[in-house]
Amino acid sequence: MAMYGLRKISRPLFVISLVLTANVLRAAADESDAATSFMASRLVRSNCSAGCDTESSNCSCETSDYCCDSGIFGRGWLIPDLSDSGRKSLADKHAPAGLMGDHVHGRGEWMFEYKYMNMYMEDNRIGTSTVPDAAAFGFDGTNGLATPTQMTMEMHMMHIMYGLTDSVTLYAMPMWNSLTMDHLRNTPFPPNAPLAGTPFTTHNSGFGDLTLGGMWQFHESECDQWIFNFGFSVPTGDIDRTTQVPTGGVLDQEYPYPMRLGSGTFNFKPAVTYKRFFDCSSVGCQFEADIPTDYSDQGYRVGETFKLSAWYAHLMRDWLALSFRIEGAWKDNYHGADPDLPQAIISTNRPDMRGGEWLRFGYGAMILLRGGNLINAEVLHPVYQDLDGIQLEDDWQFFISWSKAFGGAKKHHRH
Ligand SMILES: [Cu+2]
Repeated sequence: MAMYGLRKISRPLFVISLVLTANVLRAAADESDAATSFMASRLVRSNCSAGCDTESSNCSCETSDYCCDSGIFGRGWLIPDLSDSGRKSLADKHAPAGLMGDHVHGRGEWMFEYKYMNMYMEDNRIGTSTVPDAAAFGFDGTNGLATPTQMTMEMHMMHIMYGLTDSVTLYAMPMWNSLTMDHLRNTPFPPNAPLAGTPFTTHNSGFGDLTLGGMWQFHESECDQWIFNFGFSVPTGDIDRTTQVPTGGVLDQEYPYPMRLGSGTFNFKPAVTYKRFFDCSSVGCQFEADIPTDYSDQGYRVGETFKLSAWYAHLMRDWLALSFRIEGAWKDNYHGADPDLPQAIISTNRPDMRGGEWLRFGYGAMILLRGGNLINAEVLHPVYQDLDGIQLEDDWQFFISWSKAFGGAKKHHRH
């Protein structure tokens, strides 16, 4: 399945990502002494905050209480219950907000999360070069009647997780998409001549594809975790809607590929995640794929997507972490074509102008509030992007989520 997609993986983007990931893992191994004492030091810190004048010869406030204490904020309403040892009481218990499938829950535990994503794209790009709107018209036999100029993609995701056992968690993630694209009509514009040279905006919103799956934590120690995500998506997003906006009411046309709400296919979405915890920080890496299993009923299949991320999260306080991430993403072009989308009129109708490679940096903050409410936010921006054909370039992505876990056994397990 999808072996033809592997042809580009050796490209420099992935080499860079792999090298960085390897460095993160090597750094993690170098610090394994610190990591193995993770639980012990958490307990020491709890003792410390209780006074540290009791018996234990292991109690060493001076060395273990240096970076993650409650600090100047004291034990106000913000501060989580520090007596709950383990990673669940620390702000970096989840991966940065732009990632999914990075943690499991204890048996019988539920988690609810609302996550919002906003991705903004402005200006056309040919390969690695940004081009002015005027240069986009007529490029490579497309954009004959109009060119996209910017796009905003919003997703509202409800993420529900349930711990079937301590190592297997099931999840479902229904999502609502809201897609807006601005365009400029070419001069002339034969379908509706008075509109030549004018801008227009199309909008499409509705349920996207439903993602379901199970995660299996196949390794867990005091200081690290490996998690496999068996995910797939169900084609609940509509790919057959039409709009009359571009022609000012003259023609009813189907939305182009990037304005459709789903992939139209069942997709296999496997991922593997590794996380390692230290006293006051954590690192992780994740590889994920999104692979359609068939052609949609509209005659095409979306391109496979592969992503590789590595991140570092630093605990400024027990309840506050800052994260830094690097993400390599590769997306293939579409296969087949929807015959309802004339390819000469606009580049968003071209199945061979969908793929590309991106290298992105991410900066995030995780705030763990009292009661286990976690606020997780991240901004991602590309530092390199190479797009097939002509496409809108990625400017930034923003993620923010609220999550909270309920129920389950009150045992010490890391989230
Ligand atoms: Cu969860």
